[in-house]
Amino acid sequence: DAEKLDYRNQIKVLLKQQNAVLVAHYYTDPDLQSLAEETGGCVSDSLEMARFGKQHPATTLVVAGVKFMGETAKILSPEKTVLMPTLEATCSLDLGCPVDEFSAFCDEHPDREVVVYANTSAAVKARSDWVVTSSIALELVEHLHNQGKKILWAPDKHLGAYVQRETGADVLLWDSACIVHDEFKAKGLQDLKKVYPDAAVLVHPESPESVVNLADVVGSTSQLIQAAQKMENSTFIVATDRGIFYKMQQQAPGKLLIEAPTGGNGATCRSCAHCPWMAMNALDNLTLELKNHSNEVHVDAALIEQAMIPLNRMLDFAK
Ligand code: CIZ
Ligand code: SF4
Repeated sequence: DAEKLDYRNQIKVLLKQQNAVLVAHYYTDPDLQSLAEETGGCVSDSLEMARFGKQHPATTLVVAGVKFMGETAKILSPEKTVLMPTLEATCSLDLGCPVDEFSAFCDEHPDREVVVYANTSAAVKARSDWVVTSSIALELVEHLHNQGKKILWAPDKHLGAYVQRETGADVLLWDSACIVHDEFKAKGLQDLKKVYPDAAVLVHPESPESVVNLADVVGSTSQLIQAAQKMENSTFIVATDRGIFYKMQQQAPGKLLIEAPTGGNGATCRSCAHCPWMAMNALDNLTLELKNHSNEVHVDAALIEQAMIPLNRMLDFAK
């Protein structure tokens, strides 16, 4: 509509004027994802967002996503200005892993390699040996396991347990979960599979084990999009934030994509499988931010120095 078009046009001009580039996560509103595509920005998972922001020549990064993504962008590019449509967009995993408790937990287990998920604060990253995203968690833990290392994993218990089952590594788990993926239900998924017997089931490993066990493919957002693109099936049942359907449908045109159920009765709750914090990013607050710069991301210089080490390790490992 006219209002949206007006915002889009304003944003395009402001990005150019400010030598800024828009980096959007797959779980954000399609309005923002399409705008990032049209303006030469990037739409991706948190690993690629980090890499893109670091490598891009723009002097300002505008991050549509949640707080840890803005912080990661700042840590990897301290010389750039990092803006976000809102600084209120957090993550249940970040909230579930306060640095003081986490540090104490690490201190109790000095024999373990500390591996943290990207969905954490800068301070938690600074206390870690390795940062991983879901796209490289398995490979990295396998690599450490092969060297005889024991792991302390935080914060997502489902992803950690999945990595433990797949690699056989000795993994001590922090107890936290993603409020979106934690809601997928095995019973409802089983019922839906009966309705669509030829559908392939794609599951993000932040989901509970009972749901992961029903998957044809378990993977990060990018890996699930690739699966929808490459597999022969014409129908897919997808257990991850429904923001992903914009990119997945674009990459797999003509295929039928169905939301995995978050209720026990096979019914999908329209607002459940969508992150409330990702949803805080919109055209209006993005426009406002480009005009006012009131949500600039700042990270303490000492933290940047420390958190940069495991983050760069992650990018080097993922090459
Ligand atoms: O659930 C998230 O926030 C994900 C999947 C982040 C990411 O790694 O892209
Ligand atoms: Fe955090 Fe889950 Fe939202 Fe991702 S989808 S930002 S893990 S709460």
